[in-house]
Amino acid sequence: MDSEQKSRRALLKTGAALAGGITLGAVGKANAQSANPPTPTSENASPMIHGSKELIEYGQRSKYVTSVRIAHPLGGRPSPDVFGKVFHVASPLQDSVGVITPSSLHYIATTRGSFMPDIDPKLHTLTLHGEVDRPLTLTMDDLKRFPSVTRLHFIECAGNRHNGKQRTVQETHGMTSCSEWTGVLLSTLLKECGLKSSAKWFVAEGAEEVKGASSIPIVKGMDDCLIAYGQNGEALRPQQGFPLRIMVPGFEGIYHTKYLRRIKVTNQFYMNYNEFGHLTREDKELALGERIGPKSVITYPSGTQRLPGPGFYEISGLAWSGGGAVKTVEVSTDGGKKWNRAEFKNTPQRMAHVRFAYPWKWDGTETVIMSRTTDDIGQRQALREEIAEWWKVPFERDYRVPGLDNSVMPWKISKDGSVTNGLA
Ligand SMILES: Nc1nc2c(c(=O)[nH]1)N[C@H]1C(S)=C(S)[C@@H](COP(=O)(O)O)O[C@H]1N2
Ligand SMILES: [Mo]
Repeated sequence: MDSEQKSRRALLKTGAALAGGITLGAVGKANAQSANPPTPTSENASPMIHGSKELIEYGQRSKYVTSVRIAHPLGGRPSPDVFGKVFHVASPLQDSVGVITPSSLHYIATTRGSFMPDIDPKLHTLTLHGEVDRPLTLTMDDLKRFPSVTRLHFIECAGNRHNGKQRTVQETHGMTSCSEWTGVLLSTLLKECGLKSSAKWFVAEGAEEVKGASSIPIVKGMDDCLIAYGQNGEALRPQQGFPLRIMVPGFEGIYHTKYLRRIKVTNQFYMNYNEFGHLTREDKELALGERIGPKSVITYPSGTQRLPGPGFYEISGLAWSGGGAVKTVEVSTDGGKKWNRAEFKNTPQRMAHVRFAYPWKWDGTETVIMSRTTDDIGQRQALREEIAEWWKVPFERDYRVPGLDNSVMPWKISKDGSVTNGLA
């Protein structure tokens, strides 16, 4: 590196420091432009961002955008903990727009708290074996030679449940996210292996010590399971299972094994470590029972946000279902007396978040807003009181829904515009 290159590098570093917020005056004369910043006037109010290596190479968001993930109360432990293990981490849905969760903000869940494997993709392989004619071991390069698909899918942790103690939508619903996933359909690989007629289930196993293995009906595997290496236009993040994970669209999060290294096709249900919460070994029952129900939540306005005053607002939120595509979303602005059809901001896709909205003129009185959804196969998201009635138990506002909680979420709007948890 000659001295000119060196001083150029130093300059680039100065640029980085500037982007980090050091006052322009402290930079000195090295960079004439920065030494004489334009005086902010009404015409020219914002300072310029100076290019830095980091900013040019991989990009950075504006320093004014500060939305971050948080450790989810579900884990009951910090993430990372003192050992560097990661538990449940929730996505900031209150700041979300559109339907894609940025990879940096995708929720994270580890079944028992885990270190995240730091896998060299050149050394990683996926083995498919068991009840097949031709077992296969594929490198990442091999996998990328198969025809690929790109699909929008949500994932949701079974622990994504809301109660009256949570304050924000990040706490109530932040254990779900939606990405565009790219990879090879599992059916493509299984056809290459040749399934034996004894093939009834498969077990997807991850590379870390807890393995993240689950038994999944082979019919589901041949339907829409996706062996994904891409997320939102680039490689998966380590938190999402780099270099490979399986997507089991619509099934609860735990089935979506990360750091995927082995698929064993079996002739029966295998009782794996992950099966602690799964109540059935009957494939149809499991396929129905472990599927996320139709669910929706209003993300704006939501808990701890504030409406500045009476007037027009676009109520906005997310809806999804493990039963297919979302069919309708309804919004109530009067505590459930009247339900109004919401509009979609994008085309609903199978097992993917859809963004809905409802235009609303708030008159400044206290009220409760909520949303409910239906899906392709005719399921409807239920109110907590309807679920209590179904189970024939007395209803209390903070009733704990058994199993997966896809009940309707109410947000209370007070006269001063403050938004709080309607279950509190
Ligand atoms: N290998 C492995 N896969 C795993 C897990 C794990 O701990 N290890 N956690 C599961 C759980 S409980 C969920 S909810 C999803 C979460 O996926 P995400 O972290 O990409 O959001 O991954 C699943 N796959
Ligand atoms: Mo999970």
